Amino acid sequence: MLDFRSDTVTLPTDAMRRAMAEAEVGDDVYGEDPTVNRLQEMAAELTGQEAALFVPTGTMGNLASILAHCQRGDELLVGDQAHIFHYEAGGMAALGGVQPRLLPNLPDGRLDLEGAARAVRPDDAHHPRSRLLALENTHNRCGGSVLAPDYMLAAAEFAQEHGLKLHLDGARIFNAAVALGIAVSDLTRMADSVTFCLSKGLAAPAGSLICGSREFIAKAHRARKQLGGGMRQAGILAAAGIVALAEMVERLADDHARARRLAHGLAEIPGLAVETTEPPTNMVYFRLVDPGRSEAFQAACRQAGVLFGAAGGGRYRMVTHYGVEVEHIDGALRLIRQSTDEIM
Ligand code: TLP
Repeated sequence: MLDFRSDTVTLPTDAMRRAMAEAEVGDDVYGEDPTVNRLQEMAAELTGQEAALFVPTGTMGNLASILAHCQRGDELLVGDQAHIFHYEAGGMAALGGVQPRLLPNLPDGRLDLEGAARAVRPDDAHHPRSRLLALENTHNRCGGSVLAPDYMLAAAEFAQEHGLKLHLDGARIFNAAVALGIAVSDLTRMADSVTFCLSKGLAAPAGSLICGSREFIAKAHRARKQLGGGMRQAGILAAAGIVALAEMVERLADDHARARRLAHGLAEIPGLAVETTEPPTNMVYFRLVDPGRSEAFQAACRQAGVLFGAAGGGRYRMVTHYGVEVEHIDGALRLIRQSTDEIM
């Protein structure tokens, strides 16, 4: 199977497995796992934040951050295409009593800050309290788009001016930094909190980091415990994460180049409409010109051995990642072309 459903399907490298086998561990709920502590120090330094906390998933990272920033009845300003809004099972509402206030995402993943200013509530007992602004970089549903440092700075200034905190869902922040050729901290140090994932393009088996001030991380630590995310000898996982940060960042540029090759190839297949032939990072979104053939198309591709994701509304997503080589891109293109011919 050629699996383009997500970069979450990546398997750990041999170096990760060796590091996991040899990891020095302790009870992380007591703060005594030396490998987790080392990973957290690395994460804080890379993001330009004071401290960091290892959590099992990006979803828990975002939720623990929201719980640490917000009280029940608070409002979170968030894009209408955000992962936090679409794909995290309503955790902020279910577990935090936090209400999302949706702002339209621009096609490149930004939020219009003037529009956001109009959405900030006045201090009035009728209203929820506007507390937090959340951004996403890279932006998954906006085509893997990249928010640039000047926008991040403007958003941070905006948040400060309006008494909001700024949270960044940076699940794929390393893809953004590699695409821009800059340090991750240039995209993260201005946020009040950042989550990033080790388990996507960086290929670690599991794990994400929350980064922020020491005071914020202390609150997030309590939230992690409430959510059942205290993992004891988690250094086994953190060891793979350290390898991911040390060895797997630069190669993301290959994933981006392969995504462009894939997008160019898909654009040449009659019956398919690619959203852009120059995808900014590792995601390629496309549609069928005839949406009536959707089911047949997906079934034919699966039968031929190519897997990809459906993003709703007739959109498909293919994600390039560690383990997908140029020949796999070309093979997938051949099989998708055959499948499209078959169903037309
Ligand atoms: N995204 C997954 C699916 O949930 C859609 C994927 O395949 O892309 N933030 C962003 C921007 C994400 O894309 C994801 C995962 C998460 C957070 C959540 O991370 P996990 O899966 O570790 O909870």
